[in-house]
Amino acid sequence: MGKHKPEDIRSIAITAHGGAGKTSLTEAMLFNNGDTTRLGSIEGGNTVSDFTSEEQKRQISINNSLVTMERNDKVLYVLDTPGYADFIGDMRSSMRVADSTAIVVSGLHGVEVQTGKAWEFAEEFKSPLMFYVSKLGRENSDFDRTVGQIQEELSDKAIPLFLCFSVIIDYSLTFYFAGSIENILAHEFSPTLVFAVKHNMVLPYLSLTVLFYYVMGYIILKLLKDEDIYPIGVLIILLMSVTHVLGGLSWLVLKETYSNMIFMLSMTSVIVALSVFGYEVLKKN
Ligand SMILES: Nc1nc2c(ncn2[C@@H]2O[C@H](COP(=O)(O)OP(=O)(O)O)[C@@H](O)[C@H]2O)c(=O)[nH]1
Ligand SMILES: [Mg+2]
Repeated sequence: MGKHKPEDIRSIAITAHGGAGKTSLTEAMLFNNGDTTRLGSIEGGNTVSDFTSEEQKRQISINNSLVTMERNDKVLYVLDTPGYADFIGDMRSSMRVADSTAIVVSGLHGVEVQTGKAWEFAEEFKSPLMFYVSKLGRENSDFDRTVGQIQEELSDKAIPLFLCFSVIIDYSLTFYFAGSIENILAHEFSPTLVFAVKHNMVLPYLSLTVLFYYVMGYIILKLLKDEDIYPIGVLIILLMSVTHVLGGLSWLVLKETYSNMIFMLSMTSVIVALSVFGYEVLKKN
């Protein structure tokens, strides 16, 4: 302590029904952050959180464990809580003090008794909350079914998070390779991006673009799943994603023919998208 400013310190309570995967998630976070050199397992009795002999013997968490992770001068305290009814007081007290909560829901068993408890406590403490669906690699696990259960039994405010990776990659590459605003103004092909840069609206513009792709992706992947146009929608998303990533790379290639090609591809995908959807909507009505 001492070397971090308060705004660089965050804490999160990881809660769930017993066995949903809190300790395994904490272990994976430690490993991915480079704090441990191998991924411990519950079965191996060698996770960082379940360190008492009683926990290792029973293969369940009995006590709260506090795990510290550091990254880019920020520090994150993770409170791995026990999920069994007997230790519910520990779960509640962790959630009371942490800045935020993650509720782990198993993609196999869905919403269980202590999941509901964790949700009630999060409401009581007005804790910012995310759900994490675990065990998706297991047979019979189902992401959509689990999200449906969360929305039905706990909160219809829960929505799945899709990251619009291609757009984020595109703009990261653009700003990284272009190096300066003057460069972007002089050479960027996207008229909307140039407009945003000129009018000092880069951040709102980027947020709106990501939101736009998020909504587009959500509509196609979720709402049109049973419609005839679903495969066309997926194809358009793929085409647009590829175009975005190639577009970002044009700052590395720096060839006018390449940029022209990507620009044509991008226009084509927009025109195809609008006409196919327009046609389908007209046909429906
Ligand atoms: N396949 C798979 N197994 C998992 C996952 N998360 C947890 N498990 C297994 O589920 C069991 C309970 O996990 P644990 O982390 O102790 O759950 P906790 O009680 O919520 O801390 C253990 O056998 C884990 O190996 C996961 O994402 N995938
Ligand atoms: Mg545990």
